[in-house]
Formats: sequence, structure tokens, C-alpha cells
Amino acid sequence: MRSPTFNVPPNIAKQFPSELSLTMFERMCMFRYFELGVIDAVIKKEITYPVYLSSGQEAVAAALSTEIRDYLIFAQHRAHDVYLTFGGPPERLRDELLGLSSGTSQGKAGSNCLQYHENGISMFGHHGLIGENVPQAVGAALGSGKNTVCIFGDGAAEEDYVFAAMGFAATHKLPVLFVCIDNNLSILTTVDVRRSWSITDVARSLGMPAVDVADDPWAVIYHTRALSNNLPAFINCYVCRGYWHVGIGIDATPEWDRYKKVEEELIRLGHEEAIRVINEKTRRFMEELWDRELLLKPLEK
Ligand SMILES: Cc1ncc(C[n+]2csc(CCOP(=O)(O)OP(=O)(O)O)c2C)c(N)n1
Ligand SMILES: [Mg+2]
Repeated sequence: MRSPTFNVPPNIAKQFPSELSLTMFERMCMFRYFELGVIDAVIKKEITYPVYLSSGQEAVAAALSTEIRDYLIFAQHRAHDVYLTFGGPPERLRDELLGLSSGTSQGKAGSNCLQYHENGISMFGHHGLIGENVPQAVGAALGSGKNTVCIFGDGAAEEDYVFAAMGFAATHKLPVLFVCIDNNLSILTTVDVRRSWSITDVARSLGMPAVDVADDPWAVIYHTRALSNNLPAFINCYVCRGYWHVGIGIDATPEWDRYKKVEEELIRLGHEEAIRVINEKTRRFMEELWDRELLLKPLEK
């Protein structure tokens, strides 16, 4: 099942306007350079909080951020990508990670408990229990009637309160899009060792439409469009975590690097010059933000 092309319609990128594809890439690019700055700051011991990096997984958040607007956002512990792609200011996250009072939570929440409720963005972050954001998101949708996106991991999906909350959302037809970022890992344990069932089958059995898809951002948008007209719904996205569960180490070269694949696809579609400009502009912006040289390297051990 798990593969870089799973449930990706052939030639899907071509069906999308160039502007949308380039915006999506720009968000992925901004995010990658930002996390290079984080890594450098950890190496230099400027960041002393534990960091939960999302590099490698960012295509899903970039895709969602171009498609769903004005949703309440409930994220888990690995959420730098959600924060940045949905429009959180990079300098406030940088300051949060540096423990400064100008950070998103005055430097007290750090990497894994990001919260941001400004500029029309409502992002609720983690508090310690994986999957806790699922009942919280369902409660928020029930209380507010607002469209809500709830993003959690394949490990969190195994918590009992996750199913109970998803079942409640299905029964009461609450407007929640549940998104599982399936990196096949709960810390270091792969899905096949942990369980013999699929969270997508469980979501279907609870009575909501559900789909598995690789993290190709165009495919994620394609499926999100279909599902977001029919909430609650569930989408399980196969992604590859680039770095350790926590910290900046690399276990092994990831199965695939979606960033490189998106870049290659855009070049194939004739956007080589636009890609070069976006890369250059973003790199310069992030170099200034972190006050250092940032060179994009492939995620390799
Ligand atoms: C209820 C609960 N059990 C265990 C933990 C310890 N823990 C923290 S992160 C994690 C793995 C989470 O895996 P997943 O949800 O797939 O997210 P990922 O780290 O892969 O992004 C675990 C078991 C926790 N924080 N809360
Ligand atoms: Mg996981």
C-alpha cells in the first residue's frame, strides 16, 4: 500500500493552474529553508528546547493550506509545517524556538506545543498527549459549528479517545476534516509491528468517507476537494519523516523526498525559471531571518 504514488491520479499536476502549484511549492520551500535555520541553531546551541522537525512531510500541510481556508486548525506535536504553511509569521516561530518573549507563546511553549491565534489564523497546538487534539477538534466543531481540520500522526491514531471522538463526529455530522500524517513511525516503531488494522478502514466503518493517498500535494488537494464537501471525512497521507523523532539526527535516507519530486515535476511542466527564482528569494529571506548561510541539501544520512 505505502508508496510515493499511492492513489495519485496520473498526470495530476497538469490539471492545476500554475499559480496554485507555484504557491504550494513556495510554501514548501519557505518551510524547508526555515528548518535548515532551526538545525543550524541547534548545532550552535542557540536552540536548547527539543525540536520536532517536519522536513520531508511538509507537502501535505502546503497542499491543505492552499485548499482549506478559515478552518479552525488542531495540530499535533510536529507542526512547524502547519504553522508556517498556513501563514504563521516565521520570525515569531524562530523567537519561540529561541525561548524569547517575542515568540508565539512568549518562548514558553517551544517546538511541540505551538499555538497561534492572530491574523485570522486559529491554530491550537499540542499539550502532551498524542491524539488529544482529535476530541478537542471535535468539541470545537460542535461548539462553534466552524469547519475544522484536525492533523495527527499514525501513532496518535491508535489512542482510544481518537476513535470515540471520530465516531461522535460521524454521528453528529460535524464539519471536521481528519488528516493523518502517516510517516509509518511512532517514535521508532513501524505500523506493521504496532497493528494489523487500517485507520482508514476504521474511519469508513464509523460512517465517514475515507481515503489513503501518498503525499503528492496535487493528489492531496484533489482528494481534499472531494472530501471537504462531505464532512466529517478522513484522509491518511503517506509521508517520510526526514529527521529523528525529536532532534536533528537522521536515521537513514528517507524512502522518498517529496520536495525534490515536486521540484522535478514543476521543472517537467516548464517552470524551471520560476522555481529558481522562488528558491533564491526564499533562501535569501531565510538567511536574513537566521543570519547565516543556508544551503538546501537532500535529506541523506
Ligand atoms: C498518550 C500518549 N502516549 C504516548 C506518548 C509519547 N509519544 C510522544 S510522540 C509519540 C509518537 C507519536 O507518533 P505519531 O502520532 O505517529 O506522530 P509522529 O511523531 O510520527 O509525527 C509518542 C508515543 C504521548 N505523548 N502521549
Ligand atoms: Mg508517525
